[in-house]
Amino acid sequence: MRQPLVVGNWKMNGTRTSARDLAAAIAGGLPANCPVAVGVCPSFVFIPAVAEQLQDTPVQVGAQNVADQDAGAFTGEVSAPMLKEFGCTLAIVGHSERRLIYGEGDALVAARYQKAIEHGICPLLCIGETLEQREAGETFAVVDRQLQAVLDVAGIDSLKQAVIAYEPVWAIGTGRTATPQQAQEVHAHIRRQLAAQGEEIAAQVRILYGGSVNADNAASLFAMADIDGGLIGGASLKADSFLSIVKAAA
Ligand code: G2H
Repeated sequence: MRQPLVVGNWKMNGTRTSARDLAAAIAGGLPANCPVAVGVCPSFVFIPAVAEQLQDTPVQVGAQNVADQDAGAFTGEVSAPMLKEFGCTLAIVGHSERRLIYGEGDALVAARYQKAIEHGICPLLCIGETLEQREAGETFAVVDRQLQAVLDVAGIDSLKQAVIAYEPVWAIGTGRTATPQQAQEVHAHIRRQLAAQGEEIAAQVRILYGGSVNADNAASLFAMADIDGGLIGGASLKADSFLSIVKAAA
């Protein structure tokens, strides 16, 4: 009932040419009538080239962040209307690299999410605990807090137009993946928490897993009941490994 979704987060990698080539190879390698929804999030500056390359393909284009304002004196930010103009349908918000390296807190993440919703862009809301928080037994409390901060601003109904990505920080880019059971435990918890606020929405919202997903571990993660696909970093930079991950979600 929930269509699987696999999104590549290219982070700060590539050139205009390599981004375009990667997009072409992904679109060209998808099977006809692929049952998996697929998206890629290049760096902002490559979005026009990638969107042009992906025109008339089922691959969606996303941004790696979105401003909490529509326009004005906000140096360095890119707004949802700007992203829409270039064909973006997705935007990652609250990625742990934004939270931890650039100090983005729950309130800012919620405002970014809200702007995406307002302008019809699907926010991919990232939540997840650090190793320290996991070891202190705080995993559920952390993801609950990160999620509730957004729902307090945007409301539970906003999840009809959004996707959640659970990304344990200790598994990001480290080669250390959560086991399928560890990931499922948190995904199930998130869905249970949401069900208390809206059963139908909880059953329908897609919860992706992210953190060192690759062609070898994807199938066992995606086989779990509450894992609806993945947000893929390193392994999304090569078309063949990304396409194998997409295949694993089918
Ligand atoms: C988590 C993930 C993509 P990686 O950041 O968002 O990256 O797959 O490289 O751990």
